[in-house]
Amino acid sequence: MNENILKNLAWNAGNYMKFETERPQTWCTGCGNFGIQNALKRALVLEGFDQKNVLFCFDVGCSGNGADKIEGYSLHGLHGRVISLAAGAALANENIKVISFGGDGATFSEGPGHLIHAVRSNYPMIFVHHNNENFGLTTGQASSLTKKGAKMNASPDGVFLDPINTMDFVLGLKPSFVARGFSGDIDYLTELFRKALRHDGFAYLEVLQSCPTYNRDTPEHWYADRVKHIEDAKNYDSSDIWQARKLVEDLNDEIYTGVIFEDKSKMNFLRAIPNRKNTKTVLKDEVKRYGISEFL
Ligand SMILES: Cc1ncc(C[n+]2csc(CCOP(=O)(O)OP(=O)(O)O)c2C)c(N)n1
Repeated sequence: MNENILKNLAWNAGNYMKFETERPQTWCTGCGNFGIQNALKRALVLEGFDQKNVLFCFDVGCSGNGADKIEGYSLHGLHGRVISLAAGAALANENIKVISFGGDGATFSEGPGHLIHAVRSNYPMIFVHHNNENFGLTTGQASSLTKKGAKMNASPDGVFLDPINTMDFVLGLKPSFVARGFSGDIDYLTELFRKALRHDGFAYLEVLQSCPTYNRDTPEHWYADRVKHIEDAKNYDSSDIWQARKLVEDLNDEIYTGVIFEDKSKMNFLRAIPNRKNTKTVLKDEVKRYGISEFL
């Protein structure tokens, strides 16, 4: 093989290892979380990120246990609350890229309020929604995204409520970036991560993931048979919110992945926030250190 190709291969392999850890894996065999972290690690390298300029914020759950499977600065928050702590970090330090992760139980059963305000405020951060349609870590209870009729561990006769359509929910909040991927489609998911990393504002990236242990209704091949790429949708315009909302109605037959909606005109929170009257400073310029010993 040509020496340059070999050098390139070695360089790439070394670089892809940048975010790898040697800590043992604890996810089940076939868990979609492997694909998600793989795609993320590749995207970070391809976009030129280093460990020192990224902060990973993890919710609690199987997805949250990704915290010790990626090398870098990471926080592990409370269940359903990761977006609020990640938003604080993103607003406090614009020089780091904040990427947060949460399961469907955390995001749409425990803490949807945090998601609502993060989308509305357009905080400069990424949120990766690991959608395995159940509470995985606590052994397979139904979440508000579990399909109607699915027999779960604490609902043996089948779930009787309809699931929330997450994409439509987020699209209803005037977002600036909404994408959906599939954990078994790693190359495509890598490209979605890259686009999310370049987005200036709140990037919502939902990843449909199989949960081979607890969600038997939607195994890997169930998604593989249904997932399509947005590039194959005829005359699709990702700046048209109504086209986007129509496209995401279907959760069972043709499930489109890709950048579903993007509004490049919406300014991120730190750009949009007006200065206080008669000041030219931005929010973080006003944060200073003060001695408080005289009050103690
Ligand atoms: C406030 C709070 N509520 C509930 C729990 C218990 N709990 C821990 S993990 C978990 C399930 C996580 O499910 P999900 O958020 O969907 O993530 P997954 O494990 O599927 O990735 C629950 C209910 C907790 N730790 N804290």
